[in-house]
Amino acid sequence: TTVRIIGAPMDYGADRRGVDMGPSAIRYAGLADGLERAGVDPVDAGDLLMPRAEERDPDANQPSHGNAKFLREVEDICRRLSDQVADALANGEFPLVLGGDHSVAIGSMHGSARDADLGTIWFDAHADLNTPETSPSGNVHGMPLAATLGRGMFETTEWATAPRVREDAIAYVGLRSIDERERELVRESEMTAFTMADIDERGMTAVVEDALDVATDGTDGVHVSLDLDWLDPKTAPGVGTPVRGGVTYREAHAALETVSQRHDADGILRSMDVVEVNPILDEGNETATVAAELTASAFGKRIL
Ligand code: DIR
Ligand code: MN
Ligand code: MN
Ligand code: MN
Repeated sequence: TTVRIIGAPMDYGADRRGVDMGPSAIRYAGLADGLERAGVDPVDAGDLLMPRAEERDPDANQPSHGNAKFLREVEDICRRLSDQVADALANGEFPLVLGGDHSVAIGSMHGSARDADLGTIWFDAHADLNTPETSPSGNVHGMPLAATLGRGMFETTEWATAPRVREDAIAYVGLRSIDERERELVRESEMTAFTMADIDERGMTAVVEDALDVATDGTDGVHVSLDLDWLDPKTAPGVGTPVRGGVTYREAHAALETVSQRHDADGILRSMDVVEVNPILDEGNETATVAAELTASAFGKRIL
């Protein structure tokens, strides 16, 4: 397998600057070596070009899009990212997107679902289902799933007509921070939500097996979206919105190895993004290192 690494140094979707350095930090942490050791062939496509935030007005498209900040910029970048992802797949390569904040997933999923019914596993502390109407922050990184599914004000964006992302084949794993008005959206959705409580009760491996059943049921492939704030802040301190009580280092490896084993058996994986690494907030390059290691696990790196 050839894995096309696509850097998306985007920070328009988040409040805290620094997440735009994520792609460099993850590369520096040894991503390509790890992938090679996992037995895949990485090809680095470099980074998408980003306009500088200082030159842009976050409110340029308000109020037509509620309080969503920098939505124009996010749309433009995700459009280009979607093309890159679709191009990789058309070339028989596996698209691996490095964020950037989590709004990059809008582009990854759009590109991945052009020619396939897509299932999704969302490893995140957060549900990322706010709409511009419900978001308390106005940050699009809290809205990518709502954008992809065309919820609320996103109904009028191009993402609403987004291709074949199957809502009933989206599974959350590790939720523990959901906003007041977002809770209702999760409950009313067709998605399946596994929270930290499910992991406590049943163990990570069993939960991820169930999530994989959801994401593979009637779909052509699975997108894995890994937000590093899924992990406990002790393990991954370099994120903009840490939430305590998260996934441990070992649980995280177990989760990605479970994904990888299913992929070995059934070839389910189609695309992946690794997001929200913020080197400015990190200790050493710890969070990027964990990100690189977990990615290698997803692609089949094993102890023996
Ligand atoms: C929060 C934070 N729910 C928001 N979301 C984050 O701003 O909508 N998602 N950090 O990863
Ligand atoms: Mn997220
Ligand atoms: Mn998150
Ligand atoms: Mn849709």
